Amino acid sequence: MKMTLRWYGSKHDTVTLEQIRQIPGVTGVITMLYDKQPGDLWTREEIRALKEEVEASGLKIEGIESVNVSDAIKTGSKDRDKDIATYIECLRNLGEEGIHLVCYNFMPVFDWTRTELARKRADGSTVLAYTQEAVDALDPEKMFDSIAGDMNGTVMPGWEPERMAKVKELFELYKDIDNEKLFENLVYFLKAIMPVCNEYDIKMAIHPDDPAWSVFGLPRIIINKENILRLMNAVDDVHNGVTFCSGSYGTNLNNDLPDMIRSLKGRIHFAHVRNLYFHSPTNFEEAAHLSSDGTFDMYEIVKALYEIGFDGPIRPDHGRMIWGEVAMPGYGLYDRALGAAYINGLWEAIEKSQTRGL
Ligand SMILES: [Mn+2]
Repeated sequence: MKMTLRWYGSKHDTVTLEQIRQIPGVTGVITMLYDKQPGDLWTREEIRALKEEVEASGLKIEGIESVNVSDAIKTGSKDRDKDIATYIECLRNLGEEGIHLVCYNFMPVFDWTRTELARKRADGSTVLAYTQEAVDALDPEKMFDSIAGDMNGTVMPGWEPERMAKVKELFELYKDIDNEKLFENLVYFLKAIMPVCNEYDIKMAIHPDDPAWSVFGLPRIIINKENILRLMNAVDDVHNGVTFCSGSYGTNLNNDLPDMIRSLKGRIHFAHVRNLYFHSPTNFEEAAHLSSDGTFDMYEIVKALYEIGFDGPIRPDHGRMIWGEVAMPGYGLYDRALGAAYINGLWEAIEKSQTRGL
């Protein structure tokens, strides 16, 4: 595996490449052209400039998170083929610049959903949290306003104010889209882009829906083992793969994470590893990465990745806000650096215990 950190670019991120470079074992970043909207073209020049900036710091771009998929593609509306043609052009330009991993998601309207961005824990740290009761009590159009005040002046991916201003229109677009239709549209999209992915060896890695169930009555499909395996079989090409996000699949306590990892052997191209702490099955918060701080057995998750021969990029996921840091919620330096060190420690221990036959 290759240890990485997500980086939002020098214009938007409070964390610098120089800081990332100093985290032991981190060799690359997962990044994106942050100002692009779904459906925009990423030019070769823009991609090259980003790459040169990252490489000048001694790091490498290990993948893109994300090239976002437009609503026309997700809903299968009349502009779908035009947007797919642009997406293919983006992939070609990324491939030409030597980038071979693209994370994306297929969630309607909202990306990941949290109801609190700064829940205080006993140790004084703050974390992102979710309660179903809070979602049920909320008008979806007010979702953005209810959390906008906690973003620490940052713009969180998927929660751009311009996008949220159109929430009503977005709900209208998805009114006839059920799970089956959304799945069909996803398969249509993947089949259309597989030729360029094969040509440039670009591994597409779908991020699961978060939380892993329907919110506000919207369809959600990338939520469990059955559905993700169905997608792998529907487009049975190694370039149709998975971002295994333990914190997203793990929102549903019925998901057996190590078992899912084993069943996706050969198709996991990118891993997000983080822990959650559950107060109840529908009330959870993002804990420190350490097993004992949350609900998941992180050793078993990392061990499953090791045992399937996972060799792609891995990154700690959302961290707690600690030590007075002011940053995009979930994306500060300190707790993600602790997470990277911890995952590296687990990996080294597992690898040595297996290769030394202990
Ligand atoms: Mn994730």
